[in-house]
Amino acid sequence: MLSSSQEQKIWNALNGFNIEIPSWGFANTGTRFGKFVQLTAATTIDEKLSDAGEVHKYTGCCPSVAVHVLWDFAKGKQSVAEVNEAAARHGVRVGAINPNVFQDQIYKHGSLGNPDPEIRAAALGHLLDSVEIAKQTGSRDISLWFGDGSNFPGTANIRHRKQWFIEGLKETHAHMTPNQRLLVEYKPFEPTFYHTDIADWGMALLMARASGPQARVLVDTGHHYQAQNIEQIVAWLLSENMLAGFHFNDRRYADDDLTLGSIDPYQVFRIFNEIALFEFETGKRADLAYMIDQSHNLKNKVEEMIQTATTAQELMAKASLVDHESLLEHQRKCNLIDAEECLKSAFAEDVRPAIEQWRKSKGLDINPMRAFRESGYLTRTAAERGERHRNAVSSYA
Ligand code: AFD
Ligand code: MN
Ligand code: MN
Repeated sequence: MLSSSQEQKIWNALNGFNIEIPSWGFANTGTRFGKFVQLTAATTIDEKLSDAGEVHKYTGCCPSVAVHVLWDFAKGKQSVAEVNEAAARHGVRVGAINPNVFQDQIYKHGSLGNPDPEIRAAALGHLLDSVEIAKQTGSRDISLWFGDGSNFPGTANIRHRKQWFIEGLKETHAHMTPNQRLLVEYKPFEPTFYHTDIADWGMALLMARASGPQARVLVDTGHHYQAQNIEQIVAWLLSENMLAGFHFNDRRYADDDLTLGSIDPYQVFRIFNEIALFEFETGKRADLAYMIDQSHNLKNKVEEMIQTATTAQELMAKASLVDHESLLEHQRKCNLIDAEECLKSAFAEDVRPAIEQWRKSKGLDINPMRAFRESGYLTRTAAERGERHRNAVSSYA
């Protein structure tokens, strides 16, 4: 049973925790082996924002939506006003702006890292357009992920590409307003398999530093090798004031976009613990963007996003219960078991009753998933959207 001071810690933590949801998580996507179409999936940005609005309506912690420039701004900068209006109409706002320099044919050999200066210039043009869109949506973060790399030894000059990236990122950074941030995301492999130009947190840190003072590193939890210690990376970046935030998901083998906490909830708890300990010791709130980056293939898209947001709340609430005074004391004295037990005992606490009471205090249903399911939203969207998806796949049962 939690004490009242523990419940207060949880409420304080929940009051300060929002997690951004990705527009691309609501559309039908798949793997390279195929796509299992969902009749309720969103197609247009308005439908994606409608679905996102449902997640926020029932969880109360997802007020902003990360958007993808090519997929969500059909007319580029001309569509910003209608996207802003649609977001407001659905009770959310536009969050991070994600440029896309990985799918157009010209990017076959890379974008900012392409040996062809005209293709590098085209990629830079898209990044600068994305900065302009961010100004019009009022978004602080321009979130950069590059699929650049190569598949075979000897086919790419790694040092030249590094320099081209630095040039492109510096130019992009120079176009931002003082309150914007450039988020540099890393990924060890995929879509390329021999080398990826920004493959790990060290490369992302150097790229961010070279770009300018408003650039930071974005940690996507699915972008690490097996058994990599992600919370150690988080602690280092916090210590360097270079952590922008997260793309949360879970992984079994690679960048699997599995539901946050479905495979290793203790790892997510340890990440939140490093942040909470940093905040306790420095007395400063870590200014981090918590974002989900999942593109759901099998579970229902809206339901999985609700599940992800409530799981994030639970793991963050557990981390808020760690007794930091005792932990620091035990660390100083190398009381190994006592130090470890500070984490394990907090992780073992059942925080759900306290979270339910918090939801009640906010006028939310204590069970967001049940409330969403009872709303009939999926029945309505299946009726409105199902036919087009059925037509899209003739073999749909
Ligand atoms: C893919 C990439 C990367 C990026 C995301 C959204 O691996 O995580 O952030 O798409 O563009 O998951
Ligand atoms: Mn990501
Ligand atoms: Mn990814």
